[in-house]
Amino acid sequence: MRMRLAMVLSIAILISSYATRALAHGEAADEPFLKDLTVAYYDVHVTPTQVKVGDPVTITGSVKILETWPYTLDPPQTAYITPVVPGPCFALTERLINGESSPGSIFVDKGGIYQFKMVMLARNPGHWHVHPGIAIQGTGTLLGPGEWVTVDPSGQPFKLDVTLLNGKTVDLEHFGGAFVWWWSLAGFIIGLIWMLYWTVPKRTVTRLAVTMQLPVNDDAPDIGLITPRDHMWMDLLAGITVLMLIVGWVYMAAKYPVRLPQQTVRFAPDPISPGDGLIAVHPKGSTFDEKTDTLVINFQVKNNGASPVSLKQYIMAMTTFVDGDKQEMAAAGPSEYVGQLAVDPDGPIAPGASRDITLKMTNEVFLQERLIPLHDPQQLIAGLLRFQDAQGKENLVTLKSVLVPTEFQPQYLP
Ligand SMILES: [Cu+2]
Repeated sequence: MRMRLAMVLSIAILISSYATRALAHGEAADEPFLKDLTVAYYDVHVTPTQVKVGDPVTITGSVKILETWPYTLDPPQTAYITPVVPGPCFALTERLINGESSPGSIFVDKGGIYQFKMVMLARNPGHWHVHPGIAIQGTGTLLGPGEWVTVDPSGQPFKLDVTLLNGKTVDLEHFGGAFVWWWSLAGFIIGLIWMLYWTVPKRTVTRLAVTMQLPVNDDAPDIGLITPRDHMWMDLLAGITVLMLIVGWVYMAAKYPVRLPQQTVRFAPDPISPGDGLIAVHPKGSTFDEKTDTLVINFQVKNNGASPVSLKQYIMAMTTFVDGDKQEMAAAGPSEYVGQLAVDPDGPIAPGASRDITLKMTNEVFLQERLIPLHDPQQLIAGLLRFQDAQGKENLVTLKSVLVPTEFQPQYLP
């Protein structure tokens, strides 16, 4: 027995000493289809990454709800764009979506592009992973790329001053805090007395087999289950509860005579164009090699526009792959989620021309973030092809293709 205990203990110590610092908050947990086929994030920036308590941090970027939204999920209708951080370590003070102030949820559609700007104040000191996220009703929160933000103490407690409609300024960090705490405790104590009364001296719970035999409205006076004295005490507790409600209503009406119901502001943001739609793509299959972390995507493209276009980026879920130099890669988003893109053949596609293109990306992020379906009933990936012409005019084209892991290739490829 002692041997076994010692063994269990030593294994427990071994495991706990091996645990590394949790570096993220579970963004890899979602299935690949839930990341790739739903939304794509691009141009995400979190600045600055080193602040003091009370300083602002701004998250900007764009998210597109893809046309490839899985039919197994509810269609996207109501959504909420939000910073995703570990707990209340920041306080959101402003959110713009497509240029419009958006205090709450918005109405969204498949194919919609949502450019966001969120300003939040650093609240708790620490080293935090900050993501943008879009919470879609019926589906859950889909995460964008994350960036580490370090918040240092500022020597002063956090304050969140807001100006009310009557011109008065209150600090939301502490406003009404003490009253809410004590009032909730008073309600809790009434409940606690009720619970202890019926469980400790009364045996109503410990002798469940007996009490279960009685009809619902039977006080069972012959076995002394519920006595007139019990009725008296319970009436008293109910009376105190009603009294608390009345006191609460009167106090609120007297102390806050000017009130406004909580406001709901919901609207569909102004549409943003993905481009002129004159570039047509047709998928020709993709492969993923687990041993080398390499994703290869084949497709055919036809430029129906009037000017030559070049492929600049491939955007999938929270990652962006860039056909460009270091500077262009830094501009594409947080470095952990940005990789190099090889386009073969590279170079502008002339107006009216068709071309077969192969994209190649080698990056650890595919497996780290679980972006590639390796053993799923539907082996599909989707992402955005970002084309640009000489004038800088952009076209975002969604490409969905079937993915075959290379270890299976010989059996399944024709
Ligand atoms: Cu994270």
